[in-house]
Amino acid sequence: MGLRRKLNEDSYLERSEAGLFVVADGMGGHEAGEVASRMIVERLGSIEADSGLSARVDRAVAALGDVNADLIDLAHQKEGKHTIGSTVVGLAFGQGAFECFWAGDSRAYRLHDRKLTQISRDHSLVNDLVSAGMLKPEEAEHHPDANVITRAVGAAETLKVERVMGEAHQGDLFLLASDGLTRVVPDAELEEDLIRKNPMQAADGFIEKVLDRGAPDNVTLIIVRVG
Ligand SMILES: [Mn+2]
Repeated sequence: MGLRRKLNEDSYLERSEAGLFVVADGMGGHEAGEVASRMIVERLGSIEADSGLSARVDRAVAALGDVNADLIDLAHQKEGKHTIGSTVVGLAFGQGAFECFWAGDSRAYRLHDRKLTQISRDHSLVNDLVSAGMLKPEEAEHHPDANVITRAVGAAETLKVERVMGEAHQGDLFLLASDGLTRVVPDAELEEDLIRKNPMQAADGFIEKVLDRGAPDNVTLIIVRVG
């Protein structure tokens, strides 16, 4: 829980035995965001994990489609036209490989050979502007619309979940985080701490840093070490 919010709308799922990890950051206020992010981790918590990597991610994406429909129904039942939604970022692991799936601006990173790389690509207005060459990357962070996301579970009739695969080597570290971390702690610092500290110390240190810097948002993070 951050220092300026009354509710924690983030949720997470950790299924080491199934090789599945998820962070979701809900939005909508009045507990709606919490409902949305919790619904995501509950559904993904019950998908069968006995299949190959891509089949498992297919199931996860299908489950997110169901949650998307349910959240739209829920929003229609309520007064007003508020979206009940949530970002999602997930990582599934198989034989020497990972697959990342996401919608929104919660992020996945991989530390390999002491180099941190962002795996996911923010679905956000500023990222679209940067990609189109209309905004410099260094201007994105402090842009007034920095919090506007262009995709989320529950935000539109059709949910598009982006997916990317890559290699997972022994000793690699993967970081999943809500924007409560990545807006406050720059990538260079994430990289340095993931190299220098063990995963548990790094995780505690990240939370401390966010709190020291005013914790404008809730923060959720998972660090996975490939064994
Ligand atoms: Mn957030």
